[in-house]
Amino acid sequence: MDNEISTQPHGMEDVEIQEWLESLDSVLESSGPEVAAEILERLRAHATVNGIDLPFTANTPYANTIPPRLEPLFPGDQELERRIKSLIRWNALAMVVRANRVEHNIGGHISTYASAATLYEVGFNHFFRARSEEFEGDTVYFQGHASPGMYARAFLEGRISAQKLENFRRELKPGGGLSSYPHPWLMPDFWEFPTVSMGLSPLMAIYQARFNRYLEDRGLKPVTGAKVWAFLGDGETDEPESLGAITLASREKLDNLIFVINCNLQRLDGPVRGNGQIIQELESAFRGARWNVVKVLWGSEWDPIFERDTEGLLVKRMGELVDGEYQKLVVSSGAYVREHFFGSDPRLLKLVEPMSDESLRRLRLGGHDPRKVYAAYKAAVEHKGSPTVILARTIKGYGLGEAGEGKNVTHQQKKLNEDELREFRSRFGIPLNDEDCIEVPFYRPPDDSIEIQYLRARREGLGGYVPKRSVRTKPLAADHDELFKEFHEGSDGREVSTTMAFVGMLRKMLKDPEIGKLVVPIVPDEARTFGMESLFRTAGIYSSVGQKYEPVDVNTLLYYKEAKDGQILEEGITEAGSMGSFIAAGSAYATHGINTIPFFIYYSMFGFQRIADFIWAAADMRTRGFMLGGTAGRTTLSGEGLQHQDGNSQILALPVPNIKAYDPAFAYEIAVIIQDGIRRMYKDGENVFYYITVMNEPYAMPPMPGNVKDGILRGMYLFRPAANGNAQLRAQLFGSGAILNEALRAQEILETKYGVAADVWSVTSYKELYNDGIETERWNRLHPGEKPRVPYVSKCLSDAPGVLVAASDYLKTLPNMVSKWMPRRLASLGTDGFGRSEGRASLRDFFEVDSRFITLATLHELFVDGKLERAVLDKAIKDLGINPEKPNPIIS
Ligand SMILES: Cc1ncc(C[n+]2csc(CCOP(=O)(O)OP(=O)(O)O)c2C)c(N)n1
Ligand SMILES: [Mg+2]
Repeated sequence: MDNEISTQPHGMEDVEIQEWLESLDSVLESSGPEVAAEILERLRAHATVNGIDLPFTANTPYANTIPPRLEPLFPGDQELERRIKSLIRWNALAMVVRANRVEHNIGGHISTYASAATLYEVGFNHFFRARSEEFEGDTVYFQGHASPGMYARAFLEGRISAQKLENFRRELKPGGGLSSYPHPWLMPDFWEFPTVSMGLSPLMAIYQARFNRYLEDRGLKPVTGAKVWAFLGDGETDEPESLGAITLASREKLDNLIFVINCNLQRLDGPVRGNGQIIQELESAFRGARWNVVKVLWGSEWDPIFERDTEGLLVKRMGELVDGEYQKLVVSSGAYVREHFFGSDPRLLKLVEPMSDESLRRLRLGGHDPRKVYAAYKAAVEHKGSPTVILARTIKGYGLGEAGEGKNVTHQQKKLNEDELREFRSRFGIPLNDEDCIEVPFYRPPDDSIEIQYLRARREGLGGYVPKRSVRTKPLAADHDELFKEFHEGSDGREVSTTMAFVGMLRKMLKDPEIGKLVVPIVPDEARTFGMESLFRTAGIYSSVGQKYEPVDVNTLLYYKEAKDGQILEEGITEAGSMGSFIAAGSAYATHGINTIPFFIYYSMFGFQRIADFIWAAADMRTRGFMLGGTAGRTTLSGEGLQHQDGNSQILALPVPNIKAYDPAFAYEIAVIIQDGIRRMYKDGENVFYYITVMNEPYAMPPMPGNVKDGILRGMYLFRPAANGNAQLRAQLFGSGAILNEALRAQEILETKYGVAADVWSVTSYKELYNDGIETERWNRLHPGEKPRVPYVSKCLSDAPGVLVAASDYLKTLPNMVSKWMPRRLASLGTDGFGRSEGRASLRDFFEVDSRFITLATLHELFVDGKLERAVLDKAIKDLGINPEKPNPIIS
């Protein structure tokens, strides 16, 4: 075990060790901890120089970080706080038990909050400062499964009715209910941060704390000393995202950030590290990442035993046990503890000789001792220069006794029998008699009781209630017509990609008097790919320490400029981290009352495909802003191959209800979408956000035809009608993104070679068309007596003659989704399958989405309709150079 104090080697005498320890004690007493630490450091260096190979350890012993003599006085009324906490415990339990009595298997969690109650209550009574007129407030990420505790507290505070508690997990009941977990989407006045998908909130909290600094360094908000608290489970830390960004927090010296890890040593199925020690493992990870680590392992009852132990035997013994053993010990009898823990050494037994079995059983863990927790929190909020993590030891299902305390099944425990309820009631002193108690009623003392008075006074002292979400920002004023007008005009024949066009817009937005300072460009080490390097100099890359070096390219125009007031968040290679920044910036309208507008641009394949759950969290959180999937389109990105070519993201955006997904072809389409997006989100306050795919294929950007804005936003518009509308053979071609150009080329081939007159539509958003279609269908179903409404797609195509062919750089299912609202059969071309390392032309041939295949699909549809001779089709296949036996991209 890392933290073991090594056993005495080579027969070294106890007395010698004793002398060393005593002399350290005397230095500590006479000169203080700093001098003692200095001596130890010098000793270590001396030992190394003399060839002593000291094993590396980032661990400290299995003991509390803060010794009793450095503990501050507890400022509250401990007994009253205990009573309040007991009431919250009861109501939290009652919510879950009652809900499951009414509706079998409705679920809910008792044991998570039971283990964390003290950790939260010390925070609520003494630390979490609310948002108020005077102070921006602390930010708290509550562990998702502990939600019953937060509801139960809000019930005592008078913020949530008993009716709502009754409807925990039954949100559709009359009068409303409470959502299972923290979901701002469902409870927008209460929850701020969705935390229940484990591992997301630690990372989001880190980027939130960093974004708070960014806002301060850029002068967008005053420096306030507000803290970001994140409460996590110890099992949760196995999610790679949980620890994935911790070095950013220390590198950025985020002393505004505090993690509290509830180390109950258990997760859902069993122990987190039955054969190891999760606390020591986490300590070394965080210390290695240069966090301030505060361990709160043992309660005050242990202090006198430690004091009696002048030989360091107790701490040595504590380091020996694995978590599986600890899990058993903490719920065992005093006699068992004496025999199995202290019994390993007669000297240890002697330490506890004067103690009864009962007092051994009552030895509390640190995370259940408000004094120890208070000391840790105080140390954390006062700590300077690095983030703090508090590793607090607790018991899962604390207080549940036989119903599950410390048991492996405790996570799932939702029902208690009568005896178990009575026992819980008695243990926590809830004033309910034996009969009433088995009904598990909610219990709230009257408003004028000292408990409620105290609880309210504490919250008033801290500025109000937490959690509480409110939108405090003012809507933007301007329309920004001028800003975007230039992009309606086309590129005058100059070939540019939609990515370049977007970057041009971004550059212009950054200079705008109203929104310029609010724009937050975010990029995960891909700015050069998107041609954004010109922004390095003009907008600057945010760095909390400025630029301590002369950049190697300082003599060039576009040098890598880092600055304390830099505007770009250049996140390095972390799409998850970038999404953390996107969420922080896109929710600042609520968290800070600031309308920051994030533009997060990234390699599109590494967005929805890689970090979809963060996007889901962003949606839940009502995040606003623009995500831009760069180098998008399976066949548009040449060379990169199977991993990079994105034909998926427009599909993967479908399940996120409030994201608007667009696949625009031209600069003016992007301009219209962004301008409207800013209006909807930042002027009208809509809870939507945007996903826009942008491509790297250069072509001339046409000027905007008249009257198409509405169509661009709704998902489709007629871009180029057929030259000869009276032709016999007619077709409608639907193209999106860069593939629109293939449809336009097909239009020409069809007209000149086959006499087919085709209209070409730009489909900017199949998702918008789909949503409109299903919405219309639904309305018609529910209102059979009224005049049926017509889906937008049907309206567009009501008079459109001929066969229908769609092509996009995404899966064929995208156009197919809306085909049922089209007047006739649709032929869909798309890019289902793995990509290839190839040039664009070959890729479009391989995936069968180029102008030749669009032409062929059109002719084939006409043939099926009996409008074209088979011979024409056969000849076309030859003339177009199509190999009918080519491999099928879906399975090759
Ligand atoms: C990403 C993710 N995977 C799985 C779950 C399901 N789940 C909910 S709670 C839980 C165990 C939690 O253990 P821990 O983090 O130690 O928290 P505790 O309840 O012990 O405080 C699991 C696996 C989840 N919510 N999120
Ligand atoms: Mg746990």
